[in-house]
Amino acid sequence: MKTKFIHLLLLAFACCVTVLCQAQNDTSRTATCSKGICTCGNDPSPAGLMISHTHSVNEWMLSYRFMSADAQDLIAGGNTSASSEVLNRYASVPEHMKMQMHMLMAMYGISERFTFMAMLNYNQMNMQMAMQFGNEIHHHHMRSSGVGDSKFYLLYAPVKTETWEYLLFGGVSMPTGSIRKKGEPQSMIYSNARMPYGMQNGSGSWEVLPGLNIRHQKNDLTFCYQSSAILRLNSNSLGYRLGNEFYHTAWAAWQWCSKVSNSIRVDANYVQGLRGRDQQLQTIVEPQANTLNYGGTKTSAYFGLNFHFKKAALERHLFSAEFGLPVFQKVNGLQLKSKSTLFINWSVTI
Ligand SMILES: [Cu+2]
Repeated sequence: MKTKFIHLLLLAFACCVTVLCQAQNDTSRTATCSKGICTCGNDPSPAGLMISHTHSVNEWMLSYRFMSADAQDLIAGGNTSASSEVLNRYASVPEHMKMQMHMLMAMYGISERFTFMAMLNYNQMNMQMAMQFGNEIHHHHMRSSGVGDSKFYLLYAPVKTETWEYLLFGGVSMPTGSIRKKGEPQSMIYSNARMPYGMQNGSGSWEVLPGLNIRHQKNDLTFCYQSSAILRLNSNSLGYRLGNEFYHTAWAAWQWCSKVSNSIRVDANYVQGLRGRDQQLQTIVEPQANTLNYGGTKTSAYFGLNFHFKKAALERHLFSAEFGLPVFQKVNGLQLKSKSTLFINWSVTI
């Protein structure tokens, strides 16, 4: 049954690519590009990748990206942990978390080698918790939303040809996101009290964001490797500092025709533990209030689809989506297990 389903899925996918690609005359992907790897609407970069290219002089790109990440079931280290056992140690346990992010991004080509980029985002977090009352388990929700930290980058491409692009980038993250979000008045825990580190909209710290991107495009195939980091410079005004984060990602994309491309991507990241603590948080309330339950390593695999509109009015628009599943996770202490991540992106080059 499962094999039949996979065959049907592959058949449906092949039909979609055929229909989307048919009746097109333009097979040149670089027809509208001036110099370097094409980024004008035909970019095969996966939707989850924030940085992947530079722009031509005076060229603008505006984009909106939506991310939805789900986490469920507790793990201790790399192993599943039962909620009943955790309730012996904490008053409440997290069961499910949905984090959604709306990101607005602008890129501008200062010169053929330098591109400026700014990114603003709005976060929404919803966490379902379980609490024990006698023999009964009660479920309730914690919510938090607001503007996140704002990021500004300068991208430099020392090598930029039609087949290769070497990209060095550096950014700064301003702590515009709140670290003082309180629970709703009717909330079972954190009622009008500050919520834990993971439910806050920002880090409260200034951050440096270095990275390197190497991209090779050969006919219809694109390969790319990227290494980047979030380095937190200071403890925030509440006396803690989230861990530094390190990312490695590699992807390959195949351009079926000038309209459609697919990508596969592997992403590995390492997040250091949290230092310091917010004095208002009581460690025994729930695992998220305990600073030992932050950081870890995770590897995920993604599948992506990019669609480039060929109608004249939408020629410089790109729509892309990417879906990922974790293949390996090992966390510090006790945390919710990551289940899936979805990215949807729309961009226009002006
Ligand atoms: Cu761009």
